Amino acid sequence: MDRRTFLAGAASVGSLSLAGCSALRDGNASADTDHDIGMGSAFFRPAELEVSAGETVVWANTGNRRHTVTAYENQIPDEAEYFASGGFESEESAREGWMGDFEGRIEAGQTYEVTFEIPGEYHYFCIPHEPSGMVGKIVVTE
Ligand SMILES: [Cu+2]
Repeated sequence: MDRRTFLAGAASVGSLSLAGCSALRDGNASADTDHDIGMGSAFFRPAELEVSAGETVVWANTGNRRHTVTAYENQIPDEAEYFASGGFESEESAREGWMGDFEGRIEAGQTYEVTFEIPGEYHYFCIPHEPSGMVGKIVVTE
């Protein structure tokens, strides 16, 4: 009886702590993790995410293959800083880095994050799985 009472109490504390999270996260099986976007065999989930300017987006490799988060250089706002896992300053150098020694890779369980300051649409992809359609989009609102 005591144990059941304790568990019921713990459950309500748990749902209280989730109140601040987005609806997207609440409905996700990975609600107990800290990432915004998961990376599976050949997909970003969710593939499209909307955030406010100044917010940080965290990607996590929730699968067991290597992935990258690499921006399409000509599909981000003009004033925005280029981003790619591995810290590359251009899409070309990111692609070359991958071809060289899998630079920019995000291993299983690792995370990568970007803080978006400039409103607009940011299209990005995973270098090794781009042919399989592993692309995503971040929409940053004012
Ligand atoms: Cu990938």
